Amino acid sequence: MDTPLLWHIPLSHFNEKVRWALDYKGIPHRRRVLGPDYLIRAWRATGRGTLPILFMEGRAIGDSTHIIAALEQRFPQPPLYPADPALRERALALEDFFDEHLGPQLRAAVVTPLFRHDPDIALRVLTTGMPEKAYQNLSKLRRVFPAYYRWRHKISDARLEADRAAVHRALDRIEQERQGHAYLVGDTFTVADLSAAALLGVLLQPPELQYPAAAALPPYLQEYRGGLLQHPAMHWAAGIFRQHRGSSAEVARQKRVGDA
Ligand SMILES: N[C@@H](CCC(=O)N[C@@H](CS)C(=O)NCC(=O)O)C(=O)O
Repeated sequence: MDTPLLWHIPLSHFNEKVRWALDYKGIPHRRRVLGPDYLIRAWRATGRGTLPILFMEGRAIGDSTHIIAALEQRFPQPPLYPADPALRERALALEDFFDEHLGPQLRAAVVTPLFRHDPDIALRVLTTGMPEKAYQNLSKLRRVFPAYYRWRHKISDARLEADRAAVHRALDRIEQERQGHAYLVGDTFTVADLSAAALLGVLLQPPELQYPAAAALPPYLQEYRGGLLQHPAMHWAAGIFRQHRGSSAEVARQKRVGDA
């Protein structure tokens, strides 16, 4: 089998879900950051304009949940899905809940005020883990890019409080589901824990994160982050990173003759 290839956005929490699954299962893989033409390339590959995309065994798989499902089937050990059907159903329902009700809202909660008050920091943060050129290119588009990004991700100033309330509800849900136990479903680490922690990683910024944010957050976001860090679910997520994030299984790209 060819080495699986991940097209990803280093900062992105949905991409972190997939990197974590690949690393957790110890699957050697390559990673590639796309340029400004990412949208068209992603559409061509999968029919949808989002990353992550995993190329594996001749297939281009889009959406983090589908990618983890494919990895689970092809590389069942160590498992991320519980063996028991009822527990599996619960773990998948939680993954779906976090994908829909935590990931987009957390992105909006951070990026909305950054674009409003500090667009340059926003560009620095969004190009985390990318070559300096990516930041420079986006800087040239600073007049139009924020509007494009808001449109792409359905972000608006008017929705900020609603998005932040949704993030808080998701944190509360983690604690309700956990009921003081170490894991969300059963007594082992599953896709539910991975999804919740990965999606919180961008705000948590734990030491295990492979692509820490490229710029310090301004005081108003530090304050927001500081408030959330008090929530027991954030403590729990930090522990999940510590115990289960592990190290990268990325393999370096072989340079070929003629490569830059
Ligand atoms: N539900 C999707 C969400 C993926 C997603 O929203 N990806 C964002 C990065 S966080 C993206 O590709 N944004 C670029 C765009 O939509 O133009 C998944 O789980 O993969």
